[in-house]
Amino acid sequence: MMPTPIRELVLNQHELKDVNHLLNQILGDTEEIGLEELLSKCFVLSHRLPERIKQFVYDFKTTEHSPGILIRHPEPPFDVAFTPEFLVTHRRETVTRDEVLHILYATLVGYVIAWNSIQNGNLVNHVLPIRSHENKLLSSGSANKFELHTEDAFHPYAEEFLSLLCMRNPYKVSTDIAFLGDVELPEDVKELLFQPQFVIGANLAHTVNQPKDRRSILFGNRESPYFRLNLNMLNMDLLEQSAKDALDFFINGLKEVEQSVVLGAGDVLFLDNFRTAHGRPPYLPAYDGSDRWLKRLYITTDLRKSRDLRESAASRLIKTKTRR
Ligand SMILES: O=C(O)CCC(=O)C(=O)O
Ligand SMILES: [Fe+2]
Repeated sequence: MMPTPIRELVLNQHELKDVNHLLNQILGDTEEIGLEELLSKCFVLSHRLPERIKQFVYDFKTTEHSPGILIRHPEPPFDVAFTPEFLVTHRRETVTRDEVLHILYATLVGYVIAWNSIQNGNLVNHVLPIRSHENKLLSSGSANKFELHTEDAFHPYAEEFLSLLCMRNPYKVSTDIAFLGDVELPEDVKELLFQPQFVIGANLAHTVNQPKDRRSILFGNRESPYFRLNLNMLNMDLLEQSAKDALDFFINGLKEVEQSVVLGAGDVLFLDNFRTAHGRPPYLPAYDGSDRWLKRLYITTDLRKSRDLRESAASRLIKTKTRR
């Protein structure tokens, strides 16, 4: 069976013009605007995006029928600087034109959030190769395959969606995805995966202690479940044989339906983080400013579920316990 494809919407020239016009109105003559201010206005501003984009995103988030969607621009409505060599070391208070656009699109899905335990609590995360991380199991690594995972699976407040805006991808490195809707699970396997027997590890990019609590892999609706999984941090040692077999079966099923999406400059990929795992193959960076560069946003449809870990109702920063 062919995996369920990512649906694509390619903006037409008229829509591209409207998007550029909206960005010009928001940014005026400046290259960056305040993040707080944008967050306070983005919900209303996103209503001014073209109708076809709004309906496309709405169908995706409400039907749960597809692993993700891709919004493509015939030309990116923003300039792209050289790919940085490092991650941002401070908490940024402004956003650039591409980030404004990304946040507006993401707001059609839900609320963008940040975690204090990753990339200095920045709302916009960067996915780019870092020389000193080459052999590490991080999105900034490159020598190893970054295995399938759902984002922030270790945390009970994991976001329902994530998005990746492609700044550049010169050697066409894919983002690999696997959709739960494409995997057939026998009832007994399902039953085991619904039981709280599994430890779900945190990606090494998070400055948290590895969780030890046991949780289920599948959750939600029995017929059409959600899942959380991290194959980068998999430890099956403590599992009973039946749970181990069920998990093995599931992982093989996911690998069988794995598909590649190659992002190009100006593409915005939204993934259903409760139904789709993602990862990336190894690749060879040049470290000369021309490397693959994505920007990532975490998007929740339920901001209130994390209220105990956020300082104010409007704050988008989840303060989880970090390791010392
Ligand atoms: O590099 C990619 O395509 C995906 C990396 C990743 O797992 C992420 O950005 O969360
Ligand atoms: Fe990821």
